[in-house]
Amino acid sequence: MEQRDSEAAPPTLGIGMVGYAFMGAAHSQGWRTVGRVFDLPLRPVLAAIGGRDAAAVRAAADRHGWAAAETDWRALVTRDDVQLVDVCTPGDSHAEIAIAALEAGKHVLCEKPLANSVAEAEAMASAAERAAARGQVAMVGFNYRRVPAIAYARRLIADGRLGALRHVRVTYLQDWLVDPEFPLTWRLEREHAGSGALGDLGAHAVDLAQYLAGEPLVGVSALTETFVRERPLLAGASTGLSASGGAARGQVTVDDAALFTGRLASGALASFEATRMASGRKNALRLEINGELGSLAFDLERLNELSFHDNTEPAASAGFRRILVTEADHPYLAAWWPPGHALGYEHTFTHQAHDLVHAIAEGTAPAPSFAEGLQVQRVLAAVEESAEKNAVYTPIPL
Ligand code: SOE
Repeated sequence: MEQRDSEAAPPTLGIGMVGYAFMGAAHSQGWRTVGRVFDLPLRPVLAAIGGRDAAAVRAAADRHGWAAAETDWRALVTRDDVQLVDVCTPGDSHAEIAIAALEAGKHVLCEKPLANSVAEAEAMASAAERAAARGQVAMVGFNYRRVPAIAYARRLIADGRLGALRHVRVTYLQDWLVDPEFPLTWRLEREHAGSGALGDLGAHAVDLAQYLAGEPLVGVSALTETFVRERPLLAGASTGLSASGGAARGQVTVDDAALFTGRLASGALASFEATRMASGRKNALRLEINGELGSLAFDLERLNELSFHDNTEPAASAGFRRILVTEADHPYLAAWWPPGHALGYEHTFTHQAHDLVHAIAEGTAPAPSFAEGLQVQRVLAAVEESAEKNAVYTPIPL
């Protein structure tokens, strides 16, 4: 662990979180841990958590360590002890809550995808721009940028170790919809989720491709499919990705899977696959990047490792080598354990909190910003537009 300066306690940063399900729990873990592991310029305090169901939100507050529970998000975002609002609700309420929080003078962290539509994302990005002029920060929760191996891959690419990029390949495979009896949760309803595997998983894939390559996609060509079009209506509550259904059935209004190719600004070619129908694949986010000087490969299910092929080495011994990304020189690692003592999924949320606290304290632009979230939203919209026309190449507006 980092050595703490025992002299002066840093000023506090009151956090108010809206939402308490899977992402609420994951973000809570990040906020609870970050100040105990990293020396921070501001000390996050878990001031209040909000949700509609009073008993459930109280239980979540007790479980995750929040001081207060609110049932009205408007009351939460205007609390005096809250300086940062963390939006962990389904996509249909992101815009309203994030904009209200920014207008109330708060910093904002918003789960991905930024919104359910380009229009909402545009309104959010404009609100963030106005707030930035007042010294506020707004960030999107693309947490996989904070996997140390991914951050290290970005460093290698930015340092030119891969040379000019030729291919960026990202697949994100899950299987929780393989069972046709899995019920119709909010993630399967367009009015709540915006889209299906595309927005939920494809948004991560697009963000990572553009982040790692350091350049935007300029056009896409796509196919999407909804394999199971009717499912049982939800019976009772759904927690995270588990739920049970009743006898009545309803329409699935989002995609189960999205496949698309794209062109990056430099001319490099990209390909993407996002699905919830890949049986046996639980959270398989994989990527490979090929450049003229080398290649990188990563698999989230082995997230402490990065494979690197250095094409400048003699062909006989070059191969792909496995870098164990647990050294103190790797991003985020100095604050954790000795080399080889691996990290996991939850640490991405701790690192996200770390980066956001620094951006707030130092007055720097956060990454990924709401503007970057808007650009990802434009890519998602172009994917849907192309898929409607059966894979017609669709340029992405700047
Ligand atoms: C569900 O598919 C989900 O929880 C996504 O919503 C997250 O963004 C991803 O990190 C894991 O899977």
